[in-house]
Amino acid sequence: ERGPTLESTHPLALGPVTAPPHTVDGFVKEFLRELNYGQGVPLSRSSLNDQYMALARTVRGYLTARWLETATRRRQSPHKMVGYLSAEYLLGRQLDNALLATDLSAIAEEAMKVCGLELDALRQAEVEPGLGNGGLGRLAACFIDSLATMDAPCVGYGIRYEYGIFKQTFVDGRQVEVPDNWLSMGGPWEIAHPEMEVPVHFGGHVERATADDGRERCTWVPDWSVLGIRYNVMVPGYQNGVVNTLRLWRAIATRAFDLDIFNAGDYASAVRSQTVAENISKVLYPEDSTPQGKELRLQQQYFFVACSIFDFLKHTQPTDLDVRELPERIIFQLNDTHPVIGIPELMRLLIDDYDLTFEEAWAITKQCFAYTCHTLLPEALEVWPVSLMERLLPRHMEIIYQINEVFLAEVREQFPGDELRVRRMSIIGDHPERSVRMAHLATVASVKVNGVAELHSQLLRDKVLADFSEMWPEKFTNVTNGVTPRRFVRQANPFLSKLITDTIGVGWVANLERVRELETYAEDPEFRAKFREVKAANKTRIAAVLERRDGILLPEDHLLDVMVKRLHEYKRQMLKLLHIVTLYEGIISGDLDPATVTPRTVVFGAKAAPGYRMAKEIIFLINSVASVINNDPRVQGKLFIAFPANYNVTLAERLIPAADLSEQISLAGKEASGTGNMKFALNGALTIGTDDGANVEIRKLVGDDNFFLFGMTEPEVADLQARGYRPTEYYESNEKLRRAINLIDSGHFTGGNREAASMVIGDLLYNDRFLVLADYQAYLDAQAEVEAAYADQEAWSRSAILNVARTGFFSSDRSMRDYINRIWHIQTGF
Ligand code: CR6
Repeated sequence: ERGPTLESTHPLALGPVTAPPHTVDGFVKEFLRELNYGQGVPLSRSSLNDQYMALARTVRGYLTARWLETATRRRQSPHKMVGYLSAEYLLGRQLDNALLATDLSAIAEEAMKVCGLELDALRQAEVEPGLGNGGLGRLAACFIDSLATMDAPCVGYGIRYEYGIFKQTFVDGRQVEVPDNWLSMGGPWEIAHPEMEVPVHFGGHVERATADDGRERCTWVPDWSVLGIRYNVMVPGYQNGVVNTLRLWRAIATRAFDLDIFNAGDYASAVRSQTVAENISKVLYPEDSTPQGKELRLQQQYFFVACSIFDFLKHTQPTDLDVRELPERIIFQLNDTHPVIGIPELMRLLIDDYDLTFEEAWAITKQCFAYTCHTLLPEALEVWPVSLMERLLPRHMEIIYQINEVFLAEVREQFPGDELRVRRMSIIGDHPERSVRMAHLATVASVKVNGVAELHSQLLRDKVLADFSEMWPEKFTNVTNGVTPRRFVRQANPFLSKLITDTIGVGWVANLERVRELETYAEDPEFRAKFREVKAANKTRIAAVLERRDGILLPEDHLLDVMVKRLHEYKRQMLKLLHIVTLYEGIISGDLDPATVTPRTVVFGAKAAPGYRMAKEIIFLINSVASVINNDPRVQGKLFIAFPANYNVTLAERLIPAADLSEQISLAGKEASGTGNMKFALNGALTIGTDDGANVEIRKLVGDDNFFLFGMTEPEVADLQARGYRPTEYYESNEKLRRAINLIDSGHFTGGNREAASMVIGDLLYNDRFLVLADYQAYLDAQAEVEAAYADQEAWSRSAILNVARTGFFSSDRSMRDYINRIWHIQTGF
């Protein structure tokens, strides 16, 4: 960080900053100090929140010394760094992660005991920061964890939403959203810097004048501005003394702006302007992979990238920075299209503030960005109406036009006479209205474009961005997603972690490929028995969690079948529900003897975007089916459905380690990668899945015998859709399917009300965009295979162990190494 250098000769000021001693006494002392002086209470009168806050601050104190040290070290030897630009970071709880990183868990536990407190109770007091929707936001959190663990120079940039992803509740089986006021009890993990404000402008017009050198200069005269306030969150590496930074921005009103109006005597509008400004970082948009095109959303995007780029140029770089050297100093990674407005923003700064020509600025900018695409659904690719852009960011719109002009000239040169291609590739689209295609802008300006799993990257190259990959084949690459083994194995699954460490040593936590050493143990009956004990212990643990959290009483000794992810038609929660209803219908119609049914508990976890009607109807239907089946004595306890509300990172950490079966059943070609699929496999669940996203790679690694594959492939899907798909044909020709659908349609699950399921059923029969009915029979067959396999517990355990042993590839450390080698070309550990 740049800033004034103060000279002091006092030995304490000379540094290095030292962390408190790693002893129980040292920890107790720090904790009591935080409680007394930080919270202002004695232990005897402290509330649970006081204790949690003091504990969090104590652990943060241990991190701080390393954080300052890391920053000093990086400052002394400036290298190219990564600016990870992401509108979402789904961090999950921080306390446990920080304890693990600093290796303080045992000390903290002991220290709390000394104070008469229970560490576990304090853990429960933490409200997780839900600053993301689902996979994309959680991926960003895993990536910054890995970069710190690899000692890679990275700053994560994002938005400090006052309200994160909504809290989901169910009222009569229907989703009701409650605001997530995660900061209401205080945010002990962030450090605010209200003095380091960054001005961000909006609206107005552009003035141009010819300067003495004969060149035209532009001045953007905005008509309103806000300030970005910096909040630093520490991102600790795993027991390596490195602490990186996540920098989140909060919007507040500009003081000057307020004062003008206030002086004019209009107090009410002064306050109103403050509200307008603060709205920008007020709330996370709850849509997952479907953009809503709201103006406030564009404001959020521009706000955070403008703050971040400014911060990098003015605070992170030396004052005498030569901007021509930028490509050797920074690579901004665009996490989907949300931060793509950063491209014209950097251009604007280079041209208008640093006085470069357009050509010079473009040559630099084109080397400073890389773009990750996270979807294939065409409707999910962001576009912004030109009219909105012109109104909100007039100077940026001009620059985008200029970029497009230069780009299309290149296209025409390479493909003369192909005006159709020019129109397809243009950054500006004409239909249904003139708008900016953010994915095109990102592709044109980036050094590399990557998808998030092999299949997805291939479809990106061959379909969604085919014209671009033809023009620049070398621009396209793949980096398969990954998950951090620290949070999702070591922390989430202490029983399995102990078994692994006892067997192969502790090295796997920072080098996950080492779990391969477990392969031979799959053949060892004693090890398999221990592995089953771990699973059983995790089932007991989740049963206790669900009872306390949701009042759900899980049956014992069931196959635990889990489908947790956002609710989306393409993910096909309905396929899972049809399977359940088929089993149930078989039982109540007398076709299926309950004695022969594998006892099974199905757990759903899913939030629907508040405006996504169909998704909400599906949630209602799942809850309706659950309440009928769970209470029907004819089922004889063989089937149970649990749908705990508000699935989040904290629940995932408890649920995933307990699962036997992982449901990854999206329509082939629609799930870009998935990351839940990786977490389940690493925790010893077997996958039932389609040939989609990262499932493809999971199956290749674990082997066909240890994976339940079913359903159409992507080319088969494309082919069926081209021929014309008619779901009713499947309904008419498949008796089980017909009976399951008829049972739902009869109102059996909805108190006799047939209307209640009509939207979902009507869509399945007459539209079924994601081919649920076409894959139904194959899914049923695969589930029959699951039952057969589960009957042989020794063979099942063997497969489950092989799933753990063979999926070390899915560590986000490996993903980061791939980004470093294929895209960023940065150095680590200097
Ligand atoms: N919704 C993909 O759908 C992928 C993550 C992270 C998603 C999912 O398959 O694993 O990104 N896409 O790459 C978007 O958010 C646009 C997701 O989480």
